[in-house]
Parts: sequence; structure tokens; C-alpha cells
Amino acid sequence: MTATPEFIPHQPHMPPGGSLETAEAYRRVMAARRSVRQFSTRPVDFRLIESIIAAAGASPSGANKQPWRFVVVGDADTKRKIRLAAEEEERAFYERRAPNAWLEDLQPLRTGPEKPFLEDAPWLIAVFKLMKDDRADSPNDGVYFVNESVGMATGMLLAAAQHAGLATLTHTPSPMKFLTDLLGRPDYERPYVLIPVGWAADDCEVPNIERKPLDEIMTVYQPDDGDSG
Ligand code: IYR
Repeated sequence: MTATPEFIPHQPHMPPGGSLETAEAYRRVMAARRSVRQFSTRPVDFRLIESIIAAAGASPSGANKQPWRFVVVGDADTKRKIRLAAEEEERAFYERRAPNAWLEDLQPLRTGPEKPFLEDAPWLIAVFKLMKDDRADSPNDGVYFVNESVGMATGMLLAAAQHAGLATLTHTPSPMKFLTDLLGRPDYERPYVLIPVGWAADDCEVPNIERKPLDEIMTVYQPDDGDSG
């Protein structure tokens, strides 16, 4: 529904447990998020997938154009085709395309061209960015800040999955044109990222990496009066 909206009173979300406590609890949940490359084949209720995609769909976007499509793949045959096509691109990446510095940066993360998670994870979510507004009732087909919009929505999806205890990986085989072909998407939908979603395998291991400390990622211009609210 893209008709001119009326304006309504904002209804702020006020967490019952208090803002700081809730923020800290959320920080701990998100700090525990890891990119997972070993997935269990244990099924995931489709309603969970719907829920995390609906959460992603609440993301802000340029002019509220919501320029995203989340294509959900759960059938074994399509997952296999995606794995085979992705592995072909990945072999070319690791054997020929990747500059040495890139390989050097990936080496400690133990990534490689084999992508069993594309079959093991019960669901793959292929995120596409829409290069035009395809709604029949839109006044025009403009889209704005598409990469930023889809990036924010993807972040919200990853956060929703983590909040629900689900494991995810942001996988970007490059190029990803094979997703357009395999999933029969129109030309104006461009593959953005491929996200396996499921439960981490019981024997899943992740590199013991560290996050930059707050004082490295945050710079503060203190309020002059010392009153930071
Ligand atoms: N797409 C490859 C390589 C890769 C690139 C980056 I940047 C990573 O953070 C991880 C992997 C792969 O998925 O193996």
C-alpha cells in the first residue's frame, strides 16, 4: 500500500525491564553471535524463518522503498544446485582470483572452497536487492540507498536469528549471478548475500577471534557541561 500515509502518534517501545538493563542483555546476546560454517541438519520450524524475515522487513530503507527480496530455499535439490554452483565460483576464487593479501587474511579463519553448509543448513535465505520499485501501485519505480537499505535489513535478520538461538553465516560467493539463474529471479533483483540458517552442529568450532574494544570503535565528543544525559 503506497498511497500517501496519514500521520499517527508514535508509539515508543519501552522495555519493561528498563532501557539500560535491556540494552546490556541484548549486547550479551549479540556478542555471542558467531559466523557458523558447520551446521546441524536438524530441522528448523519454518515459522522461525518467517519471523526473522518479517523482523528484517521492519528495517528502515531509502524513502521506505523496502528494496529487498528474501528468497527462502529449503528443498534438498535446490540447495545442492546452489552448493555446486557456489563451490565452482569459490574454487576459482581460492585458486586464481583472490589476491595474496586476501588469502592471507582468510587463512586464520580456515575458509576454503568446500561449502557443505549450503546443503546441511535446513534453510538458505538468498537476499536480493531490488534495483527498481516493482509495486504496481507505486507512483514511480525509484529506489534509493539500496546497498545501505539491504545491508540494514540483513543486519536485522542476523540479529533476529541470533536472538532466536539460530546460527547464520553471511556467505558471498562471488560472482553470485548463479543465484539469479537457479532461483529464476528477474534481472532487476540482484543477489546481495546468501545466508544459511539453522542450528550449529554439535561439534561446530569457530576461531577464537576478538572484537575491537569500545574505545577503538567509539569516539565521543563530550557535552561541554559534563551532562551526558
Ligand atoms: N567467499 C569466500 C571467501 C571469503 C571472503 C571473505 I571477505 C570472508 O570473510 C570469508 C570468506 C568464502 O566464502 O569462502
